[in-house]
Formats: sequence, C-alpha cells, structure tokens
Amino acid sequence: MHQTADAAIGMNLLHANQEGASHNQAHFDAWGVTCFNVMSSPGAGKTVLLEKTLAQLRSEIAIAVIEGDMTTELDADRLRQYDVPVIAINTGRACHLDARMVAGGIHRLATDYDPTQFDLVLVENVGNLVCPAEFEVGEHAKVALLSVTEGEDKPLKYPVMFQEADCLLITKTDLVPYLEIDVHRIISHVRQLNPSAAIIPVSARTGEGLETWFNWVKASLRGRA
Ligand SMILES: Nc1nc2c(ncn2[C@@H]2O[C@H](COP(=O)(O)OP(=O)(O)O)[C@@H](O)[C@H]2O)c(=O)[nH]1
Ligand SMILES: [Mg+2]
Ligand SMILES: [Zn+2]
Ligand SMILES: [Zn+2]
Repeated sequence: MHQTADAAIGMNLLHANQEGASHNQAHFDAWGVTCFNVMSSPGAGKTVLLEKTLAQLRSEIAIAVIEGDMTTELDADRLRQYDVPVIAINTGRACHLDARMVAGGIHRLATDYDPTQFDLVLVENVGNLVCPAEFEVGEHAKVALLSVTEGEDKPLKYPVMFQEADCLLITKTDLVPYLEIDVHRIISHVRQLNPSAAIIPVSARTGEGLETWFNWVKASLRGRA
C-alpha cells in the first residue's frame, strides 16, 4: 500500500531497466546470439572461469565478451589474450551493469563486427552479490558463482541472486580441505530457494566440474539444442 519515495524511485529504475533489457534481448534474438550474465562477489572466480571457457570452447562456439568493471580494463585485457572480441565497460561508481550500459557494449560489438557471426555473448558483471541479480541486461540465462571461501550461509543472506540463477557454480572446490565448509550444505541452502537451477561444483585449479560446465554452456545455446 504505502510506498516510500525511495521505494517508488527504485521501482521506476527497475522498470526503465527492464525496457532496456528487452531492447538488448531483441538484438540478441535477431542476431541468433545467446547471452549469459555472469555474476558473483568480487574474487569468486568469474574471470578465471571465462578464461577456461574461452580456451576450451572458442574453437567450437563463436564467443564475444562484455566485461564490466568499475574502473580498469585488467579483466578485459586478460580475456583479450584468447583472441575473442572483448568490449570493456567501465561503470564508474556504479555497483552493477545496467541494460543501458550493456546496450552501449552490444551496439559497439555490432559496429565493429558482424554480430550474426556470434553464438554466445558472455557478460561479466561487476563483483557484487546484490543488485546485479535485479538489473537484467537482456541475458537469456543468469550464471552465478559462489566460492567455497565465502561461507555456507551466503545463499540465505543474499537470496535474490540464488533465486534468479539458472546455473550456480560453486567455485574453488580445491580449497575445501583447508576450510570448515560442507558443499552439500551450500547446495541444500540453494535448493531451498531454487529447485531448478543447475548446480555445478568446479575448480579452475584442478579442472573438477569444468566438463559439466562446458556441457551446460553448449546445451543452453538457443537454436542449437
Ligand atoms: N584455488 C583456487 N583459486 C581460484 C580458482 N578460481 C579463481 N581463483 C583465484 O581467485 C582469485 C579471483 O579470481 P577472478 O577470476 O579474478 O575473480 P572475479 O573477481 O570473480 O573475476 C584469483 O586469484 C584466482 O586465481 C580456483 O578454482 N581455485
Ligand atoms: Mg573478474
Ligand atoms: Zn548496484
Ligand atoms: Zn539497439
């Protein structure tokens, strides 16, 4: 009933963002491109996962990356070594990518390349477990990462991210022996919120689970099945 002014402004922002997300998705659909929005806290392993993914799949799937960071092109430069188009977006003080920023990225992609040549656009979002889950950018699937060093309780404390995820990667499983953490408890917390997401424990260090992730990526490409 009663909405504070702040809540009303928040709803308007999300509504305007949703229109932008539909605009971006219409581009992706017209080009036959699938888009994943890759999200996590800072340091959970998004860029390393993208590096492994590009190394393994770029010969099979035409991939481009949209790389969001507050400042710097450090991550973008890491990914450029894989010879795929990487569009860097600096968000300045903003703590998430929004649809308008990503529109700028995909318009640049479409100016510099023939966008219909791509199968997949991977968007690496700004490190943050909160608002990236609410600001859609036109993605067809949300991929969330939670590293084992972050604690079993994080799905319960940041529920929106884990409710919205289509795929959850539990990362850095190589570190489990050094921690007081039970991966099964993480999984059961996620399942309370989200009965259907794919949940894949992975280690970029040992390679555990990466094959399952690569298969999820390939199976989730639209128009390929
Ligand atoms: N032990 C271990 N460290 C990892 C793994 N994946 C990433 N890291 C490390 O975690 C740190 C953050 O990784 P990064 O990909 O930059 O995270 P991002 O901020 O989510 O993009 C780096 O020091 C990585 O080497 C993993 O599977 N195992
Ligand atoms: Mg990164
Ligand atoms: Zn934010
Ligand atoms: Zn447009």
